[in-house]
Amino acid sequence: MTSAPRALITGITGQDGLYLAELLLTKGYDVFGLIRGQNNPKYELVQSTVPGVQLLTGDLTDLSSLMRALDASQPTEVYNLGAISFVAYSWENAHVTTEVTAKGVLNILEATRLHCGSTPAAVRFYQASSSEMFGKVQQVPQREQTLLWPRSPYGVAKVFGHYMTINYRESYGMHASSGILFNHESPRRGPEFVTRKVSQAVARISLGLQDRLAMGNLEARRDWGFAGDYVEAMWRMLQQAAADDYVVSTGQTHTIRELLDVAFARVGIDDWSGYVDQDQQFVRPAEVDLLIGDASKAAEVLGWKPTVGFTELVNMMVDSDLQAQQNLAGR
Ligand code: NDP
Ligand code: GDR
Repeated sequence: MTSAPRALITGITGQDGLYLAELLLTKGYDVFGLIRGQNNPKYELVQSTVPGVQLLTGDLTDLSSLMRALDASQPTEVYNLGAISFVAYSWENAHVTTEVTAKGVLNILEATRLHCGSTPAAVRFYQASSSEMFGKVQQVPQREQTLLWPRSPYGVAKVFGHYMTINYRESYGMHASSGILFNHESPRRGPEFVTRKVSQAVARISLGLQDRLAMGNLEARRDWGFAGDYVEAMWRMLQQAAADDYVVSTGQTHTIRELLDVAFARVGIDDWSGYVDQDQQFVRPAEVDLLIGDASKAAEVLGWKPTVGFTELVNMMVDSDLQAQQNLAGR
């Protein structure tokens, strides 16, 4: 009898960490999650959402903590989802973003390499790369070979992690793959990101709990998919005989205005202009204007395709926030 596969997930408290843990538990994995800090407020959230996950303390900026986590979990697969992931924050906190989102990748790659010893491909490695690496896009749609031109400290940090992952694959023969994922959202999305900010505000406006929504650039475009679909692509990458890089996206792009149209329509508001203000504080020093991915390689090699469309995704998020706000109000 072969033993169950074992996965170590960094970023377990984040949106993707929770969906990936759920997926791997249903596939029979022993799942370990890296959690940072001495009293992380999301500890209980992880325990109640994915009770089968075993939590280990560690931090991407601390190499020896990562080595201990690898030692304790003895993983067959490592998913590096941990990062400072909010692009707007990265301009004001460029140094710490570099420490975690860039150098943290080097730390976890190095810990994995040392853990593997003379069998570098024994542990399969996934790096959470990002469409933000395309930044000032040099090609539309963007694919694996599109020139990278990051537009934020976060994007620059992700480019470092992406190339370092490729470098460890080529230098040491590690089974290290990089998923270039476009925006993916869900009811678990952090409230600082635009989709969740809008779904929460729309729910509160429709219940009379809020009357204004302050927004930044309404003309930016994003290729938005559902996080539950995207973690499936991560897993499929690590099931391939050879490691590689893949774009994961829907191939559809929408403006922030369209996001507002769909979200407000869900609660019966057709003209949202009276509720939304533009506020300079949410406008970024540099913008990524036209993200749209070409995921044909992921479709051909991984057999992956998205199952949730834009309207369905936004409706799912608004409905979830309506329920959450009603529960809060009923307390
Ligand atoms: P979240 O922001 O929801 O989660 C980020 C995770 O990283 C959290 O668990 C956070 O822990 C953890 N983390 C932060 N700092 C450290 C650190 N120093 N050491 C260890 N862990 C740390 O991100 P998502 O789940 O949305 O995204 C997952 C990954 O995918 C990220 O790397 C992100 O950059 C990338 N990505 C995301 C996309 C998206 O659209 N969601 C698209 C493309 C890439 P804590 O709770 O303790 O802060
Ligand atoms: P992004 O996500 O920067 O694409 O990074 P975010 O939802 O923060 O922004 C998307 C676009 O919306 C515009 N925008 C606003 N954004 C926020 N947060 N708040 C606002 O009020 C607002 N108004 C307009 C932004 O200017 C931007 O153009 C996400 C993260 O998950 C990254 O970690 C990941 O790598 C990329 O997606 C792919």
